[in-house]
Amino acid sequence: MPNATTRPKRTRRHRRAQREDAARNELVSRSLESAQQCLFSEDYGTAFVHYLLVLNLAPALKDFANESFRFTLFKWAEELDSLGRIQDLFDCYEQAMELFPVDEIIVNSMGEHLFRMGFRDEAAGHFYKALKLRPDFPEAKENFYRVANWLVERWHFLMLNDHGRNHKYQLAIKKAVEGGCSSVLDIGTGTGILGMCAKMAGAAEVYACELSKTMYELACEVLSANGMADCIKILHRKSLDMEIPKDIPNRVSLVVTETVDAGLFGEGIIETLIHAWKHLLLPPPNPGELLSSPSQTGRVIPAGATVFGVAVQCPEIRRHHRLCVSSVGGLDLSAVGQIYSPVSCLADTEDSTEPYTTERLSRLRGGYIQLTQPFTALDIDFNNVQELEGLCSREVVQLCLCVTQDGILDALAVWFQLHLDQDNHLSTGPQEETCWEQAIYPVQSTFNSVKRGDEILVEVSCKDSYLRLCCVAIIRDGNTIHMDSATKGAPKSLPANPEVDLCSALAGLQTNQEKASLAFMLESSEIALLNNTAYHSSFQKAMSKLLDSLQSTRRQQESNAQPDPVYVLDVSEGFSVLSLISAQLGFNKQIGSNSGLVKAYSSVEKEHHQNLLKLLAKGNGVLESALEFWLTHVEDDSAVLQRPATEKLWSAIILDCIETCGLIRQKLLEKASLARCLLEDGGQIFPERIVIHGMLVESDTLLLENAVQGTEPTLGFNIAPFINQFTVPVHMFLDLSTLECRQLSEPVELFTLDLMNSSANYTDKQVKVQVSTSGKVSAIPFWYQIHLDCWQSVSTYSKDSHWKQAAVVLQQPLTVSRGDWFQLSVRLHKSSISITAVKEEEPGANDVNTEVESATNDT
Ligand code: 44T
Repeated sequence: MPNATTRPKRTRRHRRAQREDAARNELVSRSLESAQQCLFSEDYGTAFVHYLLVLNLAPALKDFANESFRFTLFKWAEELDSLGRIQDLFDCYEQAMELFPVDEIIVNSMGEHLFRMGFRDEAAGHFYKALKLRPDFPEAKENFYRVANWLVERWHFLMLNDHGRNHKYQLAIKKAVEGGCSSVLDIGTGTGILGMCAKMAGAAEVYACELSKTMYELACEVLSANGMADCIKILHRKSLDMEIPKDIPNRVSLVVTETVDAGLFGEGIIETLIHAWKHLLLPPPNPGELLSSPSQTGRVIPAGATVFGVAVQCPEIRRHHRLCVSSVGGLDLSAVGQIYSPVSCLADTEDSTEPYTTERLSRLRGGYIQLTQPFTALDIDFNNVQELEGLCSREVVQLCLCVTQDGILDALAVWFQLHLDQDNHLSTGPQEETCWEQAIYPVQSTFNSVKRGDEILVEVSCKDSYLRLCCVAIIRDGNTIHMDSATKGAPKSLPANPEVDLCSALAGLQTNQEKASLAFMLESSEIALLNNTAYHSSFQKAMSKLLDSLQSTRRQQESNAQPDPVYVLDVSEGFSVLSLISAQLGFNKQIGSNSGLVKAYSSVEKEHHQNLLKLLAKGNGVLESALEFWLTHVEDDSAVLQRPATEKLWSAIILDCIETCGLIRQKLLEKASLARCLLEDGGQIFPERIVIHGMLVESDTLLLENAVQGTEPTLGFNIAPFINQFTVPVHMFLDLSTLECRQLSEPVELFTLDLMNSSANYTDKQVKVQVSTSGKVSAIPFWYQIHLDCWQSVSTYSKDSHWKQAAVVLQQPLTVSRGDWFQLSVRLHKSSISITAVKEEEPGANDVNTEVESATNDT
């Protein structure tokens, strides 16, 4: 029998609960209704708040409201983004993820926002999570592949595959630890490999630090898998932020590190080691005390390094850093003072410049010629803190190099030897069997031809933790010809004989004060594009043909009136002269009028790009009215393509379809379908069609860059399965002409993208290809034939191409014999290509390239 005194209470509570339920239900249903109304009237912010309230009060409605909630979130986030309310945007996503923690679409979308804001590590975490929630989620997969490249750079695979390097580090660490270095700090541990070597060698205490969050988490996984999680303390920290005893209890006797880039100092090793000597390492052995105990003193592996350099002639470097042609597509380029790339060794150049770029000299198209003997640029002892400190403050050192061969001085190439200890050395030289890159310091001077017997004056300095090498002058027959640079104004020369006189005069002519102020900086890929004469001349021919046909139709239609101009829109990314080529063609074709036949619109945004185009327009007699700029603040892609005069349509729209890295530009098909809607009758999209070609190859190099190979543990440690989670199937920025590989089939057509006709498109295609040489198929490189119109086309895999190529690397290489048939399934999803290859068991199919196509719905 229930207690009589509690009964009324319970009833009261019950009634109150009922009342509350009713009120809540009322609130929920009214809020839901408001949310839907707000959504209808596109008031996404209010709709979002209503939905939050509804779903927090009535979680049972989550399934019902999921889609509308997501839609509201995405719309509201778009608005917040365009208002710059980034914190609010992320707060909304946080709230959304609290409600829907396993909604992979929301998680992935949050990742996309993070990525755009530059939070790559966090973005990667979200893509990874979305992929774990739904492994076949194509958007998340594509996003993850995109960030995997940033997060775990490809050199990690190369380094872990480089047994020689691993072994030498292991030997040096073992020797130091066995010699008495009992406490070790691995700075920039990456996968944790050097720290684990120290532990295996018997070090009593091992610490490791890593500043990248992704690499830190990866290292934690690796340590656990190798049973070392308890004996190596790993910190997600930059070594410069570490303190004793907060982070590690005592100073250590050994620091191991490989925080070096192709230019040796670019990862900040000088600062890192100065800090380590001051705060983290035991004092160095006293030279007087020969028997000081290694466990009481500090040392560093690598013990030091020697930096080497050589002056080179290299056409591939030249065409990326200097304008090499005087005209393109009928445009005279001489109006431009000078164009220079953002790679400059001068300490006083703009922030956007970097002192060197990196290349594998042995893989550069067209090769290179050494113009001097290799020289020693610098020797550095990492165990001497005074020397490290002196390096940053020391004066510039001048070196004089003897030219051994006539040629064009295109660059200084730099590599180094890392002295791990007295016996173990690693070299990053161009002749080495390893895959190291070299640092390239391009020479951007207009005066750069050297003769055997000349001397090149080089300045070596170390500023802002970069090693800088700069060619400052050429000494010929005792006379010094100072090298000008685009940013430094006129050269100062001391000519004393007629030849030098002439050279200097020439150099001076090109860089007089007026011209020097007209120097423009373009990205090296934009410079290479400008140097691509074949592409511009094909475009000029195709555009000219279109103008002819439009002009004749216009004349027929409006026989007595002034014909309508031809409206051309160039929406290329980055710098492009295609709009100007079109405008100039308009002037050439116009008879009896100075207004021009063409009105060209360029979407270049940067002020210096616009100025450069204006200057070129003037130099080529194109009136200002024929070339217009717009798109200063266009947020979404549809706006990019809208004509300023809305009643008119575009006669031609130029789309920039292929990225320099060799991939199709994102959203290309969406842009093309939008462009089609905005074209006048008889108008054209340039290019009209793109055909993707590919072939089967065997390439160990690609495999080594793709994943840690083989089943053997790395130095006895289990690392491969962890880092291989960051493997991506598509490699970009390849130069196929120099890639070490064996071609196992003829090139075949893989896919066609028709930009003028959506119904011709498909998303999947089956292609058959026959093996011409027996081997192991490890990759399918691909490139594009860009058809500007029916007659004009250019290949992205040609001598002049400023485009690189890409390749799909197969996760499982396939052994094949000559005559075998392969079935390739090519799929295009949101501008990204995937290819799977299956060996056909049934021979016989004679019909090459049998195609099974399924339609795309890209409209
Ligand atoms: N380059 C290979 C390797 N880090 C670059 O986050 C070198 C290519 C290469 N962590 C020629 C020569 C070579 N505190 O994960 C990275 C990075 C981390 C730090 C904590 C610090 N102070 C730092 C500084 C860097 O260290 C890892 C490796 S650094 C990059 C190595 C022979 N071509």
